[in-house]
Amino acid sequence: MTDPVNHPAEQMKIEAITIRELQMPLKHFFETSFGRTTSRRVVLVTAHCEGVEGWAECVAGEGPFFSYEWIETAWTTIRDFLAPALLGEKIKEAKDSPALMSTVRGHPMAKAALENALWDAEARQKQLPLWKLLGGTRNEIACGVSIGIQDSHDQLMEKIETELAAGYQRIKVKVKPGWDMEVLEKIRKRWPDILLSCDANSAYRPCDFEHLHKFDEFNLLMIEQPLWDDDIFQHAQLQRELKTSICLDESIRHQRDAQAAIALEACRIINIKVGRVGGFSEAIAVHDLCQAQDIPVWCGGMLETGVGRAHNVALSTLPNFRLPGDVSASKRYWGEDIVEPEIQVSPRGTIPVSKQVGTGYELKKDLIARLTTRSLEIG
Ligand code: OSB
Ligand code: MG
Repeated sequence: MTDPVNHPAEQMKIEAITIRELQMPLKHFFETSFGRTTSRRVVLVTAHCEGVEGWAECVAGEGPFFSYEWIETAWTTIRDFLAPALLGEKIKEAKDSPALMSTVRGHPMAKAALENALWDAEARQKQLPLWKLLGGTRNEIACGVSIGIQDSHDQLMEKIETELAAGYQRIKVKVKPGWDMEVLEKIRKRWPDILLSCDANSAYRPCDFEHLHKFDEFNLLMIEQPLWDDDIFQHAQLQRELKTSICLDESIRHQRDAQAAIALEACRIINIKVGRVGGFSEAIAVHDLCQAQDIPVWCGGMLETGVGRAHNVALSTLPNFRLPGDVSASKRYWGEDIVEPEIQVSPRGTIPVSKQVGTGYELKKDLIARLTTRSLEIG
């Protein structure tokens, strides 16, 4: 009798890892309280596993602003520590890979890129849609948009108008001191009933609590990450004072942070970004905890190309992704995306989920080659 656990076909040997950096200009700049991005440096990871290839995107930014990770730390940490920890290993499932990388402290975005490439490979090896392998249950996901700080209020209003016309179910605007009250007032005056939220990316401090109270007037779905990127305690103080729900993004690095934030009532909603929490396994763990505690989650975005975006679509099919995410159409960011078909949003503000094996999106390998500025095969 064959033991299915040890059956070779049920194993994946990690033979080699390729890392690539691409340079991709954004169609329009994206500005948050921590700065403006006009062009992305994107790291893609390919896991080569006995004839099967898995792809993923590292969502680290161009500088250490959203978190301490950035392109250069991701590249070197993958090259010198994480890929070597995986090479030659035989794993049964992608979810076995975090344990192999656990001696490296932190660097969740670098780890996530590798783990997610292995999930992608596993889905292809098992001939399953990735969303099914992740435990997803939806056949379409609800989409919102994140709109950055603009050069003028008029420019922002125009963008909101465009996105509402496209069917997006929720508008999120970036805020910071000096780009907040007036902006929210104008939006609410023009669109009193839309689902509206805001994201401060840590732009406020406890001396702003009185100011933040005024956000309660705008019937916001949530205010995302008002305080320090690494804080839970002060957010709990603020949540006690506010009627508006706080959503944590940067502060939630893993399931234990979510546990602490929920127990301290520091937020009522959690944004899950698979890169921020270190990969699909931890994203599922955060999701499951939130579901058990009746905390709705939604899928955040990091200005991904189609590779990361397709992974966000798959993750968003899990049942507790109950609020529209920041998973929007490729064409909002890119002249030409690196996957086909591009990620498209229906006039009802949804993305239908593919029944195909893997993500359901094919890589445009020629275009990827043309956009590549450096690549390295490890193993
Ligand atoms: O805080 O959600 C954020 C983009 C870069 C860094 C942080 C954030 C964002 C976004 C963009 O809001 C969401 C998207 O990819 O559309
Ligand atoms: Mg955010």
